[in-house]
Amino acid sequence: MRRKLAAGNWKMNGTRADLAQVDALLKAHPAASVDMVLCPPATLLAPMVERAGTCALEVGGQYCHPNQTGAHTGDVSAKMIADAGARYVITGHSERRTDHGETNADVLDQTLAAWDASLTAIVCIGETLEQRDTGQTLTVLASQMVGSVPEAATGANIVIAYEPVWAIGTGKVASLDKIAEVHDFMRAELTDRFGTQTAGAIRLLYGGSVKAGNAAEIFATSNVDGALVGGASLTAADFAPIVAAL
Ligand code: G2H
Repeated sequence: MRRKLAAGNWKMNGTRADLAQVDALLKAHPAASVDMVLCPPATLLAPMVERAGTCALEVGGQYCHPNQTGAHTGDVSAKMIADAGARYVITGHSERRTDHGETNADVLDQTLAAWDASLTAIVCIGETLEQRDTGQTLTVLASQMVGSVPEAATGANIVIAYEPVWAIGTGKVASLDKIAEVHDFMRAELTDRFGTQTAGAIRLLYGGSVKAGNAAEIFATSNVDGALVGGASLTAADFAPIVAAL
């Protein structure tokens, strides 16, 4: 049985004043029966872990360098994220793939670094609008999964998030039929590669303009085990109802 997961990606938003949202979220969900994760910017990792103070809310990074230490100005390693008390890290978000030219091979190396530091990686994949419109969605997703998901994937060390690039922060959401088609496809691809037991344990999230108003129907869709939420994770008022819909 896969435990449901609501992960919030704060992206480049949040200062210490916003940690009040953690209090409000934990007030709404003091002992959630689902997994709740918030991924703040690196500056807030340690203070958020301290503020959470309970295993009802886990904290995650948004990116990690493939190396654990070294001369990489401005970067953050998985070891540092783990040292801050976080348990998760997002790898391969499309904003990283686009803004920083990260390839599938980079994402694979980052995911291995995450495992090295005992973090669970939330690996993101997704097609662009052009790829969707030219009928390449499943081919692109298959190659991203092969290229970005390492061989030793298990239900404990990886979560895969399907985030159609055209649905991110745009208010556009993939149709429920399309989400079901893609998530069923992802499960089948994982089954081919890792076998039924491992594939059946890996959680698949949907991401892209998830909000309180559409969360319940998305969560009821085939092979959707939760969501990776951006804008609607910034406040407890928006995120708590999404957690409640799981
Ligand atoms: C997709 C998502 C979070 P939003 O990037 O990863 O953001 O919910 O704002 O579309």
